[in-house]
This record gives sequence, C-alpha cells and structure tokens, in this order.
Amino acid sequence: MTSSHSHLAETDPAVAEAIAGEERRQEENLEMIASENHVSEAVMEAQGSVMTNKYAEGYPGERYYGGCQHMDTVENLAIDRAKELFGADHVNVQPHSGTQANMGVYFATLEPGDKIMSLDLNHGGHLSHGHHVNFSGQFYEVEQYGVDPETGYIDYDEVAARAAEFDPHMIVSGSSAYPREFDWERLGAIADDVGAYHLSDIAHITGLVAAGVHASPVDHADFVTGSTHKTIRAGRGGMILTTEEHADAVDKAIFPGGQGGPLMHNIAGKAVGFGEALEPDFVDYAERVVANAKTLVDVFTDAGIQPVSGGTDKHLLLLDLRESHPDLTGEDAEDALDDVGVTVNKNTVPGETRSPFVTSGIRIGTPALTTRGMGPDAMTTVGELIVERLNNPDDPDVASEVREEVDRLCAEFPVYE
Ligand code: DSN
Repeated sequence: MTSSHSHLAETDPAVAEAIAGEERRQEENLEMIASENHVSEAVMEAQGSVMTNKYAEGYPGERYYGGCQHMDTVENLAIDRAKELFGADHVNVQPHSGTQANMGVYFATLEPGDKIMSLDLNHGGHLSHGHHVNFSGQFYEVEQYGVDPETGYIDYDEVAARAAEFDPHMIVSGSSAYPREFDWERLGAIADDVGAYHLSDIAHITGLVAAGVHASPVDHADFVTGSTHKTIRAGRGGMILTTEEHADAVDKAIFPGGQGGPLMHNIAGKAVGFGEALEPDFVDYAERVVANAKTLVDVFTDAGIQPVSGGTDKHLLLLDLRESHPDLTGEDAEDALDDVGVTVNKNTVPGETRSPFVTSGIRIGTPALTTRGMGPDAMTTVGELIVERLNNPDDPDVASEVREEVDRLCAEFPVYE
C-alpha cells in the first residue's frame, strides 16, 4: 500500500476500502491497458494536496481570484517544463483531459458545420476526432480516413486524395490504437495543400515524443494536443501545444470558453511529472516501453497471433484474433485474461464486423509494466502467459498456472516499493 490513508479510513471507511482495493488490484495484476500507467508517489502527493482547495480562473498573472501566487508558481512550472520537453512556443496545461484539449482547439478555430477529416475509430482513431456519439461528430461535418486493409498502415496518398476532394477546415492526426508512427510531415503538407489546420493528437505517445523515441509533430502541426497520464506519467489531464499565433485563441477557448476553474492539484501533478520526464532516465524508460512492445510482437507472431500491421513502432499492439482464434471475441479474450490478472481491453480492428462491445481484437500496451521495471525476459514470459491463456480460455488448470506466474511477476516487480 502506498500510504496509510489514516484520516480517510476513520471518516469514510467505504471509500478508504475501495482505494485500498484499487491499490491491491494494481499491485497484484499486470496492467496492460495501453493508455494506463503508474505515476510516482511525488505526482500523487502533488495531486492529493491543498492545491485542490483553490480557485484560479484565468492564467498566471491574470487571475480572477486573489491568493493565486502559489497557483501561478505551479502553473508556470508546468508550462515551462512542457515547453522544454516538447519545444513548443505556447502551452496550455489547463484542459481537464485530452478530449477537453481537442475541444479547446476546435472551439478556437472552427464554426459549427465546418469540416474535419480524421482517422476512423475502427482503424485506431478516437471518439473526439469526429465520432457521431461525441460532440465533435455532432458539431462538425466529418470525413474519415483509414488504414490500408492489406498492410494496416495509413495510406497517405489516399489521405491526400480524400482531403483534396473533401476540402476540410481541419485535418486531425493521432490515434488510440494505431500501432505505427505517423508521418507528421506528410500530414502537415497535406493540410497545407488544402488550406486546412493540422491538429495532431499525441495523447497516447506524449511520453515517447517527449523522449524523442517517436517523431514530434510540433513543427508540422498548428496544434498538438495530448493527455498527461499515458506514456508520460504526469497524472490525469490534458494539454495543448501551439504557436504564438494561436495562443490567445486557444487560451480563450479553454477558459472561459469551455472550462471554469482549472484543476490546480492536477496541474501540480503535471508540473511534477513533466519535471520527472526531463530527467535523463526518462529517455531510457521510453526506449524500454517500445522495446517491450516489440518483444511482445515477436512472441505473438511466433504463436500465430496476428498484430495489426504486423507489428508496432510504439507502446501498443493491436491483436487481430480472427484468424488465430475465430471463436474467441475480443470480449472473451479480455475476460479470460482478466480472470488470470492480466488487464487489457477489447478493441475493434480494421474491417471489424462485430460490435464495439464485442470486437475481434485486443489492444495491449507496455507503459505500465515498463514502469514496474520489466524488461525483455519478463516481457517474453508475459507474452507466453497471454498466449497460453488465449489458447486455453476454458481450462481451469491453465488458468491456475498462469495466475501463479502472474503473482510471481507482480511480487518480483512491485509498483510501489
Ligand atoms: N480512452 C483512451 C484510450 O484508452 O485510448 C483514450 O482517451
């Protein structure tokens, strides 16, 4: 357990017990949801601090409340560290999430009914890139590009041709489940050719970009958005990077346009997490995240399970189960792995025929296990355990053996010492 929560245990045992249960769950299971990670105790201390008590509407030096001197210090630290990490001219660290960050950019640049072009959710895109159940799909006219069904890679010639035809106001790049690097330069050039803004959403790869392990879109996009709790371990939240040209519009779109008081305790967490990412060992962490994902690709490929696009360039892989396990849905696989302490999520795959609640694939990520200190040997074992379970989803003996190994790995690589 990371802390005693002594006050909480006394005043609200029900919540204290739920938090203790979650601490145990994280320690005793292998967290392989690609968008999750474990922050440091320092980040948690900042987030669980008196910073939660303070209103600080406005921006550093221009607040609508008195007593904001320490808010200004922390927000400026978060901004300055993010500028250094990403080489951006202007940073807004107030978005409550990656989706709020995207909303801020849309509100800063588009009118209702304007046209956006983005990666299809079934091909790895995100709800906030124009899906019909999200405000972005309801306020704007949306055209989506996808991956080549044969290769699993984005076909940039096709994107260029579709953009020329659709004439969007904005091209959105970035993804939740596309395992390959984006060609930001090409996407920026396509946007320029059709006179569109380029918004690059790096939510999943914020840490990889900060570490230089994935190419940066900062020089090829008008706006870069991201969340701060995935491959970068700065606590739950969002951010926007942009140029001086768009700084004022972005800031106004976030506050007062779309949000009220900033979550200053989360901004304190962002400042601490960005500071940690500036340390030299963060590059090593990011490199190990990618190396671990490639190790998993090798294990799954050897076992005849196909990763979409044949592999990965980053922290995640998307397993297409249709050929290797035609009777096992993504939902079945998620449940079978959950039973043995391996947490993943079901995910649609390109050419999906099942519903998003069922799916034909699972998405697997390495950021959290890498934070626990796992390297190639442990990752090979984890991959083999997943294969064993997927091949025998109804065998209780296999389930017990896999669970035992999961327990051993969790004990060997604790999250919080
Ligand atoms: N829900 C996140 C993910 O899992 O990819 C993105 O917002």
